[in-house]
Amino acid sequence: MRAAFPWFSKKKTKQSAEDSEQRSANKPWKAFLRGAFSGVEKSARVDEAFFTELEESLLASDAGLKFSALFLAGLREELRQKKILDKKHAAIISKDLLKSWLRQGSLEFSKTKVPVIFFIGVNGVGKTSSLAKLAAYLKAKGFYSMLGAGDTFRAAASEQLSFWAKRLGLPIVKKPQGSDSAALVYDTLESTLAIKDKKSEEAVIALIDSSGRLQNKVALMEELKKMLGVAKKFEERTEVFKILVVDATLGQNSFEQAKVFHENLGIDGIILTKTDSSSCGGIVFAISHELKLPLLYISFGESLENFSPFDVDSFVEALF
Ligand SMILES: Nc1nc2c(ncn2[C@@H]2O[C@H](COP(=O)(O)OP(=O)(O)OP(=O)(O)O)[C@@H](O)[C@H]2O)c(=O)[nH]1
Ligand SMILES: [Mg+2]
Repeated sequence: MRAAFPWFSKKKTKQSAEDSEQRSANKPWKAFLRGAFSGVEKSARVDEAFFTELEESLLASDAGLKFSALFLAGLREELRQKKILDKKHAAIISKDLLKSWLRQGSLEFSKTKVPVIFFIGVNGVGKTSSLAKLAAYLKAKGFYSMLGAGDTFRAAASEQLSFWAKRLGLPIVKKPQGSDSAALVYDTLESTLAIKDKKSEEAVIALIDSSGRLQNKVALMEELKKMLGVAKKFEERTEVFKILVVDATLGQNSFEQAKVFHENLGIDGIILTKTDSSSCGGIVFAISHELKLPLLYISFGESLENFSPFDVDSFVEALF
């Protein structure tokens, strides 16, 4: 089984799996700002050392120079205006500022059209597993998903998605390795609409995977544009959402990637993954603020249930 499904290679002991689930349930991401705000209980004062430590924490979390500078300038100004001198109140102001910089969003499905969601991103960020997690999440909400194995570049990719389809009891459209991924989109949407015609009362949706692994960025963008072009042929009956999957551990790279994908394809929102294994998720502030992209879902582990709609309040609270 492990040879056939190499992405399950990390076998956990019972104890460590439980520990990790416990951690995920409580704090899916690391409290990277806690250090700077330590001493809050003792009414510690805000001084230059505080700002320096805060800046170091932000940079260490990969929030990026530009965002960190913006945040610190905003915070200094707020504290000055409100004459706040203690860390306890500075923490409250900081949380409000950080929350105002993150855009939380949700997928709003039209009542008349069949939603089609593309999972986009560079290799290894968590596209395929996020697709499975969203299928499971939507299944619990009464949606019936058709899975499209749009990563035709690697043989293991459609195997991986077939595994999830079987586990979730959902249909999948796949093609042999090396097939045209645009043709895969066509077949997936035809099958999805055929199901919709049969089950007219049901909420039917298509979730389409894509490859992150083409030889270069230009080839990848062209491939994705072709896939989206095919989806456009079905626009009378479908509405397309392009979700960018962003790996929280990749720091500044994630920002550059998000920028390129957004410029080329027009991204609708973000799934942030691997927030359980990183203290570097700070880049999400720059992505959300500078690119004005809403955060839709967050993934915080490898199992299906380690996934939920993104919640700005709990995300920011957990940083302190
Ligand atoms: N710890 C942790 N691991 C994750 C998370 N999301 C995905 N992974 C793991 O990251 C690895 C890559 O995930 P995939 O879903 O295969 O990523 P992908 O973007 O489809 O990768 P390619 O198809 O190779 O481009 C797998 O081992 C996943 O189990 C997460 O939120 N937390
Ligand atoms: Mg994949």
